[in-house]
Amino acid sequence: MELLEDLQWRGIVYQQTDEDGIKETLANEKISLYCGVDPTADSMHIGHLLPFLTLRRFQQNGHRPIVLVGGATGLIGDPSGKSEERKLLTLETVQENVRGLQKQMEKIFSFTGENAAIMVNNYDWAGSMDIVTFLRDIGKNFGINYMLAKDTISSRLETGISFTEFTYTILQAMDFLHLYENHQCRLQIGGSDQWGNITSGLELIRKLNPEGQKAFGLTIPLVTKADGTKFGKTEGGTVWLDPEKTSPYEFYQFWINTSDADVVKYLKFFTFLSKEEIEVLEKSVQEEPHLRKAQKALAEEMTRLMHGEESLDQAIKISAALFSGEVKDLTANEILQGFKDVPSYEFAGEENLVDLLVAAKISPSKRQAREDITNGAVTVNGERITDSAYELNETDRVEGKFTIIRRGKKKYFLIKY
Ligand code: 485
Repeated sequence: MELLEDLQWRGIVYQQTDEDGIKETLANEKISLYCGVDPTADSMHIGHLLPFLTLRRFQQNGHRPIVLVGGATGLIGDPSGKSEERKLLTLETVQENVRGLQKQMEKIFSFTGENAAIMVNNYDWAGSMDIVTFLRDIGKNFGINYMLAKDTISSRLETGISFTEFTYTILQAMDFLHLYENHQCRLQIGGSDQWGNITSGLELIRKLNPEGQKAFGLTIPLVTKADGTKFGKTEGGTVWLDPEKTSPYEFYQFWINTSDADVVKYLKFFTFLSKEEIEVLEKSVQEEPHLRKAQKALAEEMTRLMHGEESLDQAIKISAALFSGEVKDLTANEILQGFKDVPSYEFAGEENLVDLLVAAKISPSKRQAREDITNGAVTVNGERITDSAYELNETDRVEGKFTIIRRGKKKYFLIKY
């Protein structure tokens, strides 16, 4: 399938500045195209994934992706989609965040080969531009009325917008111009909230390069959930790409918990599975939803893509252990991932199981603790203990660090040493 046709089938194309122009260009040329992100945090989250995975689809099709991390724009703050003025970040924070995001981009793109990806930072051209040059060479090309008509600006006129954020769209426009002139970049892609900034760039390119080749913009839809809640959030908060913030197990769990109503859409958006493979999974959602084959495929593809095969295997192992209760073969690292949100207790010398259950507030009283044990409701590292005089020892500590206690069917607790 042609790239554009594939993107359309996947539901990835939201708006295009020139449908025929884009179609013709992509059919006849290999182009350079870009997508940018601002370093507002030291990691991206899954809300950032779709545009960059789309950029990767372009790379797989022979086009050259330019990945922009906004060391300059991150210091200003994009008003798009924000109802309030942003807090300024310090230069040090932004620079640190730039490095974090660049590291993550290295996992998504190939930086070798004929159409190797290019990583750029707009601080390199915008950071040192003097104000007089900015106002004369760039600012002069933007009419105030044109800017006031942008959604992201007009929607803020009532509540207020600083000159700083008002100017943001010009900075992003300057990036597109810079990449157009220096890297032959012909297309910018981004989420649907970036339409105003992308068209600002085209406006600038057109004014300064009236004879130049045509440049284009394409936006990608906002990822929604069928139940109306926000995509990319769990009780644990944002789902980050950084495995230190969201462990591969949590990442895997996020995807596996996708509803039947959303799973096919997400397979199309996020995975590199083919149309044929996705259609087989779609059929499975309709005919044997209890098997959750589509969710498993989605979680596997995404975890492998972002965290690699080994982390995927771990995530599957942890999930299976938690589901069956057979946790005795988990490593300390796996326990840390799987039991992150479970109540924990710092060991304070209670070797007697009854004492420990009470001290860790797993059972409300000694009498109840004894009863829980003799009733067979308590397991230590997955092994049922029914002797109420049981004393814990070294062998009950996984790698000397943890003991997993379960009371009842599902209630897990972690003892930390
Ligand atoms: O030249 C550019 C400079 C900065 C940017 C893009 C091009 C970043 C852009 N202004 C922005 O704010 N992007 C958001 C971000 O950084 O978090 C999000 C968008 C989303 C999607 C994602 O980045 O809100 O729609 O484009 C990749």
